[in-house]
Amino acid sequence: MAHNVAQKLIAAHLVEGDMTAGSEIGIRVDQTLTQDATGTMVMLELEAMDLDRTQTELSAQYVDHNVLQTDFRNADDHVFLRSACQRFGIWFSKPGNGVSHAVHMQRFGVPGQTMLGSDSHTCAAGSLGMLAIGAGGLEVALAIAGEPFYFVMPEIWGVRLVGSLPEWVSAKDVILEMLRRHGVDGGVGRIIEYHGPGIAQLSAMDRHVIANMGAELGATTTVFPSDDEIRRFLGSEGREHDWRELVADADATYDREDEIDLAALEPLIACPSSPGNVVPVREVAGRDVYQVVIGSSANPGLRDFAVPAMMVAGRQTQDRVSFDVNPTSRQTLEALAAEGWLLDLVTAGARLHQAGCNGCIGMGQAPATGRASLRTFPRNFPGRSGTKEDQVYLCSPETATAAALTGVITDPRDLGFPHPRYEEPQRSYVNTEMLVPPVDGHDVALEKGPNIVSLPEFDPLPPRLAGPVLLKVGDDISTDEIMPAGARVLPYRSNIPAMADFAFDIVDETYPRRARESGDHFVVGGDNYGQGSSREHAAIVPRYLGLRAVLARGFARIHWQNLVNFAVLPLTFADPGDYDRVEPGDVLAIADPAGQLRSDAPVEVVNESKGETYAMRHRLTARQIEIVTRGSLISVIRDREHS
Ligand code: MIC
Repeated sequence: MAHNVAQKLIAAHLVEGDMTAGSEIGIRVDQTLTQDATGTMVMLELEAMDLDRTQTELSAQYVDHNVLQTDFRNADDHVFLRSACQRFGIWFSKPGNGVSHAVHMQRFGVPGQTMLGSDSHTCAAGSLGMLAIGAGGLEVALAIAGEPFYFVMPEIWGVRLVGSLPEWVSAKDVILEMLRRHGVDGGVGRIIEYHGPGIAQLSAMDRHVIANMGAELGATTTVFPSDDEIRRFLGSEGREHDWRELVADADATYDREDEIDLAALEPLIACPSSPGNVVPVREVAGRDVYQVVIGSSANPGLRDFAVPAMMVAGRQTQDRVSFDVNPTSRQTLEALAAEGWLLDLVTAGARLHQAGCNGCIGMGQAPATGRASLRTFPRNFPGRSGTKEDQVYLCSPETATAAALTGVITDPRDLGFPHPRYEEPQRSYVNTEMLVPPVDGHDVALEKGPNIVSLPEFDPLPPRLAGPVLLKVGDDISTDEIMPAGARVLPYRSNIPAMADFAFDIVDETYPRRARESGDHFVVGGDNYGQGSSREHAAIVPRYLGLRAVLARGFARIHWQNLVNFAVLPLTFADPGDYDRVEPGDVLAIADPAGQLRSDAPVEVVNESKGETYAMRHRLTARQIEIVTRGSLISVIRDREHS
């Protein structure tokens, strides 16, 4: 039977289930990626699971998120992670070596392999022809321990690219076009596979841009074929031996299809405060700009820095604009320095920051209140920048740099000079000195600073679940709103009790206090609840504060799985109209929740305040019902080890 690239990848790794869209499958995981902000939890989970050594072909841990060291906390996490890498046999990428996704692609990505990562942008490695999926930390810990990864077999969505990109239009505009067409939940339950003649002109890093932000569409992942361009890319990284061809069979089909004529695209921009809020740049041109930031995993290629450098060479950035440059990796920084582009950037007024995520996760670079900040980043959820009343726009390096030069949002085609000519270097500036290989560290002790606190224990599902609705939120609530990140909160990623003070504080800062007072409680949400990041803290912390069920119109994939793993029931309204009937403060009750989950009938949630009953659906498999009944996936694993 003819297969597309996604089907080939899944078929080659399938260990359970069959490839029918909508049914649960299990796949073998070849590689894992963890970053510091989620990785400390993963290492604590490996410790709780009593793991001896990693069972994957390759696991790599990056320190890229929590790179500001304003006190001991982040620094202690780095020390802890290094010791855990030695203990379990994991590569350690030191702070300053760069953003996980780009470094991993350059150093470790292998076409045809699978990867699970505790970061929603893990899908970026799909650019190489990998099946790379973002997941909660616990799922990744299990993969490191050699367990399969279970997920719902997605539909495969073929997006055919034709034509060639016009001047001043680049890969970021392609993914922004996808977001303009399909919105932030357009990819839910789907793998996006790009194909067609338009692909040939996209470099591996251009494909990374498009694959990375498949996360913003809610897609399970994105895949590209592994073709001659991937061979060229791996060759330039000194890894041609890792290349293998992986392309769709000539008569392969897709569950659904879309086509983009690259020649018809224009510069696009996502307006505040959603990656789905996309319009042509010309529609918002002329607005004053306060800050421009170039960097992040969404535009990690050398060209994403070199083109801005060539645009500003011999010119000055506007005096009211803060022009921030965050080299994605040290490799990029070295190349920029060696080629002279760094000097052009700095001379034109660039503020140079260390290689890492920085402002993308609110780790510094918070913009001024209500002032426009144009970023080449993947996300602009409300408050994510660290400023509550932020105005963050997402765009290409060309559009961002145009604004740095003019001080207002500017379609780069209107700058009046030609697009700089950029050619990929034959050979990358490879330097692996900040990448520490695994050692034989069976006896290494985990070095835990005072802020590193073991995971809380969670009790099994009670015979009756009852409590008030403490929050009711709208559609597309992101994990940044549920469990904020940023310089204030991220240092507590390995300390759940301390982190609890910040839960939902962008939405309602009284939530932690009210949750502590009330104990068991419910949250009501709209569509696509929990979109965005993979951080399991967005499930663990509310659970720690007593959240037992979320009643929503729909859930984002990774957050849904995280809720299940930590035994918060994700329930969907059978009649979406019931969402309007429940109000904050209503007391809800579920009789015999475990029994109801096991039966085929909808779960009945009684609104005791209003005397109404809502029929709720769940998609839990028998395996997942076991998890929520026992109180968490960790309890299930622990009991299994001890039985
Ligand atoms: C993000 O972009 O939101 C993050 C920070 O990379 C997260 C992971 C995290 O919260 O640590 C993600 O994308 O999963």
